[in-house]
Order: sequence, then C-alpha cells, then structure tokens
Amino acid sequence: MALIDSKTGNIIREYSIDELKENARFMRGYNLVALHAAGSGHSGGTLSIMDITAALYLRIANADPNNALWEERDRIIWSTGHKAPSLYLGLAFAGYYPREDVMLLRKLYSPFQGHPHWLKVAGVEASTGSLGQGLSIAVGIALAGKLNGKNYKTFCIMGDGEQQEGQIWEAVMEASHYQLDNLIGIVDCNRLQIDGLVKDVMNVEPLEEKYKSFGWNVLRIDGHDMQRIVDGFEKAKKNTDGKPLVILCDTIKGKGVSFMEDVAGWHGKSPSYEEMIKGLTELGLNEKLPVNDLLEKSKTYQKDVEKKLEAKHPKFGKNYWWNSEATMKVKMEPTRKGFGNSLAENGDDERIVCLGLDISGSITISDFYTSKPERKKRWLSMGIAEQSATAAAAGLAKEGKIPVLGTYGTFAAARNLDQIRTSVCYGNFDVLIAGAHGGVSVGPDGATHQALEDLFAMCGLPNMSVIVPCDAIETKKGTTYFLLKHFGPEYIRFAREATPVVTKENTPFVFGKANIIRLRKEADNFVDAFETILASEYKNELEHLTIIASGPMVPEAMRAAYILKKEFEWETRIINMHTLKPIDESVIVQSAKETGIIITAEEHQIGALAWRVSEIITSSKELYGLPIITGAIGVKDRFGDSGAPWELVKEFEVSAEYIAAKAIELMKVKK
Ligand SMILES: Cc1ncc(C[n+]2csc(CCOP(=O)(O)OP(=O)(O)O)c2C)c(N)n1
Repeated sequence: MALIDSKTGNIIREYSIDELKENARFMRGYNLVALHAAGSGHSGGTLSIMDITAALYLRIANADPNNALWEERDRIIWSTGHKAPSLYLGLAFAGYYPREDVMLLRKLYSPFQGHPHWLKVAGVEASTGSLGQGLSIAVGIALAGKLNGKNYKTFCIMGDGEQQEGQIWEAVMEASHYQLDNLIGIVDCNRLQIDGLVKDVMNVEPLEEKYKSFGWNVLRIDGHDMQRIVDGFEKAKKNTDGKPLVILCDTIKGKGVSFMEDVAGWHGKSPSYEEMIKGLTELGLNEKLPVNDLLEKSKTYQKDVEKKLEAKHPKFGKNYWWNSEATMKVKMEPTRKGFGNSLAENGDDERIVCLGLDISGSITISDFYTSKPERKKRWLSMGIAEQSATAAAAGLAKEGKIPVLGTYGTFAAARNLDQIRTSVCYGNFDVLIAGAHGGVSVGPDGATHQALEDLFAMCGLPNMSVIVPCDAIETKKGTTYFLLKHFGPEYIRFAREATPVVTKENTPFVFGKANIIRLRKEADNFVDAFETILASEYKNELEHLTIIASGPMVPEAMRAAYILKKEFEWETRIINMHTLKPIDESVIVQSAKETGIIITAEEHQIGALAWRVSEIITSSKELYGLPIITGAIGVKDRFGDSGAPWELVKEFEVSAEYIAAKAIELMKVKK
C-alpha cells in the first residue's frame, strides 16, 4: 500500500524503485536549499535518513495527504527531532503541502520549526527534539492501536547516538513485554554524533544483539540501497509474530554531498551559498531546482517577520538598539565562552573531572582539555545520557572529585531533574551543572531547546546554589568561584548567543551579593558610561526606579536605563542579581524602600526572579505599609519558537524597550 485516498480506498500514486531514488535525490536538493535559507540546522543527519524518508512517505506508510488525521493511517514518529527538514520534505513530496513551504524552515512564526511540532504541521505525529523520547511515544501509539483493534503500524525513527538515552531501553522493554508487533523501530546508523564517532563517545554496539536480547526481531540493511530499504520495510510490515521489529539502517552522515559525507562537523551546520551550489551540482540538481524562487520565498517571508516585529516593538524618540550609534557601541561575546575559559584556566586541579554529554564544543566544556591533552584522562564522555551522567557525577563527588557537567539548559536541569534532586542535592554533593544555551536567545532550534523553566527547578531545590552571569567575563568568574571556592550542588546558567560584554576584569563579583550599576555620563563606549558598585557599599541616590536583572537581561536593563535617562531624565538603579540563590535580600528591600518601583527582568518564564523578589518585598517588615510598585519582564507562560536570537528577544518581550515601556507605565502611578 502507499498513498491512499481515505474516502475511496484508491491508491493515489505508486512509486517504482527508480522513482523513489529520484525523489530522494530531489529531497536532498530541497534540503540543502532550506538549510541554507534558514542559516542553521542539521545537514548530516537529514541527508543520511533521506532515502528511508522517501521510501516511507511515498511507498511504505499508508497515509492520505488530504486527510492527515485519517484513523487508519500508519504513524511515523521522528524521535530524532533535529532531522525535521527530512520529515517536512517527506510530507511535502507526499503532497501534504507545497515543497517550497519548507523554505520557511526555522523562521519566526513558521510552522516549520527547528524541531517538529505536531500542532503546527499536518502529518507530523509528535513534537520531538529532546532525544530518546520518541520510542516511548511510539509504544503508546502502538498500544492504543492494539487496544482499539486498529491495524495501523507505528514507525519510529531514531539515531544511533540516541540509543545512548536510557529511556530508549525502557521503551524497548515495554514494546517486547506488550508484544507490540505493530511497532517498527528504525535506527539511522550513520556512526556519528556531535562529539565524533558513536563508538568513541559511548559505544552502543552490538545493537543487533541488544535488541534481540530484549525480544525484538532485527533486520540490518544498507540504508542507501532503495531496493533493500523497500524490501526491508515490506517484510517489517508483515511482521506479526508477537515481537516488535527494528531495522538497523547502515547509512553515511551527509550522504550525497561529498564534502559533508562522514564529517562530524556537518552535524549541526547549514551550507553557505557556495556550499549549497556545490552540493546541488554534485546531486546533479543545480539547474533542476528553482533555487532563486525558493530563496526569494524565504526572503519575502523574513521581511514580513521583521515588519511584524518592528510594528509591535515599543517606540521611543530614536533607535537605541545595540551598536545603532557610537554611544551604543558594545563588544558582543557569547557568555558560554567564559565557562570554557575558566575550565581551561583552572582545570589543573586533579580533583576536577568533566563529563561530556555530546554537545561539548558548542557549550565550551571541551575547552577543559583542548589545549591540555594530559587532562583527557579526566574527560569522561558519557554520551547522550543526561540522567545517568548526573547521578554518576554524584558518585564521583562522593569519592572526592569535583565533577562538572553541562548541556543545553533544558537537558541539564529538566531531563535529569530527579537525579539532580535526589542524587545530587539531597546528598549535598559538590557537582557543578552548566545549563548552557539558556533562554529564548538560543534561537532557531526552537521551543524544545529553549530553557525557560530551568531556574524554577534549580532555585527551588534545597542545597542548590545558582548563578546566572550577565556576560562572558562574569560567566568565567562565576564558574571559577563554583569550581574552586564553593562546596555543594551548583547550577550556572548562561546563553549561547553573543551578548554585550558589560563587565570588566576588575568589576566586583561576590557570590550572593548583587552589584548596583548606575549610568553616570555619556561615553564613547556604552559600557564606559556606567559605574558598577558592590550593593553593600552603595549609598542611596534617590533614583526614580530600580530594575533588578539577571543574566543577559542585565545589558538590556542598562540600555533601558539609558533610554529612560535620555527620554525622561529619570535615574535608574540597576541591580545585577548574578546570584539567584542565595539571593541578596537586603539590596531588594533597600531598593524597594528607596526608589518605590521595582521591575524584574529575566530571560525565563516570569517568576524565577520576579516571584522571589515579590516574596521578599511582601514579607519584609521594613516595607510594611509602604507603596511599592512592581512590574515583571520575562516570558509570559508560553513555549519558545524558532527564529533569530534577537528576533526572539523582541517577540518574547525581553528587550530593553519592553523594560523601559514597563518603567513608563509604573512611573505614571508613582506618587
Ligand atoms: C535529550 C537531548 N540531549 C541532547 C540533545 C542535543 N543533540 C541533538 S542531536 C544530538 C546527536 C544525535 O546523534 P544521533 O542520534 O547519532 O543522530 P545523527 O548523528 O543521525 O544526527 C544531540 C546530542 C538533544 N536534542 N536531546
């Protein structure tokens, strides 16, 4: 069977092996153009899975593109959400929507998010992006199929690196226990993951024996030989012996584009224009795709996005955006660099061990050993297995080590939350956890990769200490403090994107004590216009209002203070609350009393900072009866979105302009 008209039962179209090959080739071409237009994304894994995608969506799976929720359809779950462009193209080629729509990949407000969301695109069966969860979803769908007496098959596409997630093996057990012979696992065995070869990062082989020993049927095929793919899938669809079946597909990462093939560096990279053309030429498609029209579609959409964003952004007398004019000039550097710099500088202490979670270069944890190969013996690659690595870190700490682990904030502080709570915090172990790529400004990867709730949990855990540094320099200071001067569970949260550097080497940094930042004068460089003083040494200057900010919101608060001074002559007290736990209570109480207006600013769901500040204000005897006006800037109870980092800062209303607009609103009610 294949693509079916669900009303009549007639087959819409049948594809021969040669036609499937040809479609896979074109899908690879569209993939390159979409990734180039997006300016980010995953080239390697989308190309390795493309032949399988073509076979599944055009010939193997029963589906009706005009009735995406047809009850009898086969379900396809993409556990490897980062291969979303292949999924989108599979659906487009099957006729769910025009192929050119995929050119909106990873753009703001677009249904074609960096990782698939089933509520946004017809034909997408599950929202994924956090690896290791798809097979469990597939087990649920297959179980429901059995319970409901349905004949559909459930396919689940996984990566070989992804097999390192323990949850996969829980689902493998469940499928076998419930005799789910309506479930077909597919593993894209391209032998690479982000940090290198799967066998070096954390060996998962022999997969065949492993699946068999869990009671599964196993097929191993060449994932680029269309005839074998189709034969394998047809055999799998006939599987009815009470055992689930997995197809291990041997593939090449980057398949079809010579300079991408087998190169780990192409995992999460998109091609430049020249690389796209080179790739299309190799695929024999340079003259065959409407490249200019496709790129035009993406550009036109992008222009509309920018217009929409600009229309909603609060307006002032002039443009105060970063580097818009000489006085707004700042140096931008990714905060994550400070983390790597500290590990590189302080890693000689033999007690320090760093645990890699397969995203080591990007979050800079690998700087621990890059220029000091002798430290490699203290580098523990744990694979994509955040939960086990967290508890292993507790074990290492118990035996006197100082373990450091880090990954995206969502996977560093949510995926493994119970392990942090019970194994690390309850035991009160000296484990440093880095939540990298925090906030919406991680950008086009979208909602699944944007840590917006991590600080609720981390600040809520007894024994945990939390630092949210405002720039690369402060990230280095915070990391060094946690590493060498502090004992206990520690969470440091920093961003991916380059953000303004607003502190200097000699700026005070005292754990648990906030800094006060004041705009003093006009200067050539934005940062030089400000003075920073340790809060405990600050004398009241009768400012009109206070902004309490943490992380990358500190530079935004400084810009807001600049806007308010220029436009209204108002003086703002900015508090850099770099330590969220333990929070500096006295500066909050003092500033509430002295300025009467407190605005909090956090790149997080509103509350990690705002609610704590409110609680301190409302419960402080010193403030009883005083009219304190408060406002909160942060994400308003929504999931993130794909988009460029600074677009998201605007869309999620966490820019200086939103802080300034809030200040104007509150100043109107201040007596
Ligand atoms: C829970 C979780 N941890 C980490 C990541 C970040 N990440 C995205 S892709 C990837 C590597 C996946 O490797 P593999 O499964 O082999 O996929 P492929 O090489 O085929 O792209 C990682 C670690 C994630 N998305 N989810």
